[in-house]
Amino acid sequence: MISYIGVGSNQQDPTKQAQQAIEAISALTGVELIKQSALYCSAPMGPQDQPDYINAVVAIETQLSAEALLDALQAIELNQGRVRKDNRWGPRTLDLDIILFDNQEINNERLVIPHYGMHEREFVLYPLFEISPNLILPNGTHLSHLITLCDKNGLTIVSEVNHCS
Ligand code: A4P
Ligand code: MG
Repeated sequence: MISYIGVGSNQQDPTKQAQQAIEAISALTGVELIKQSALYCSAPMGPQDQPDYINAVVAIETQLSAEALLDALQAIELNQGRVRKDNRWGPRTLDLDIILFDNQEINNERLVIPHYGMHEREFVLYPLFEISPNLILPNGTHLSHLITLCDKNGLTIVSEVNHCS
């Protein structure tokens, strides 16, 4: 099964957090890393009194179920110092979201896939488009169409000359 995972961090050296998370994902049993996007710098969605985020999307091939994959991703979040708080959309050392899983639509107590926020999040759509420009969502929507509807909102690729503030 191909799955796409969104990586986000805005605490404790976000670039390092994102790189470490991608390494941890590729080291999971039953998971093979297929592609990874560049690291992007994005303005915070939600409360504005928090630092910018580093975001990326990776494509994996996996034999795990969606639930087992979520367990493994949550273990990585905890291992990298994630403390779950009640403040929605607040700062975090690491957030790993399953954006897509195979061509499946999943809606249960633990998982909503496709990820509920992907349509309006530039920091998900643009990295996803970078690694999979021809992607079609389970409902038939073309990713390239969603991209035309989503403002970049200042999203930039992180490079040596362009540090994320
Ligand atoms: N859950 C349901 N569906 C999924 C899925 N597809 N992938 C459940 C992963 N988890 C899923 O997640 C809460 C519960 O969601 C999990 O226990 C799982 O069973 P969480 O990670 O504890 O909570 P959260 O991430 O704080 O909540 P939420 O609402 O998912 O936050 P978001 O929507 O991920 O937003 N701004 C920028 N620029 N970049 C960001 O990455 N991220 C957030 C967090 C806010 N602002 C941001 C960014
Ligand atoms: Mg999350």
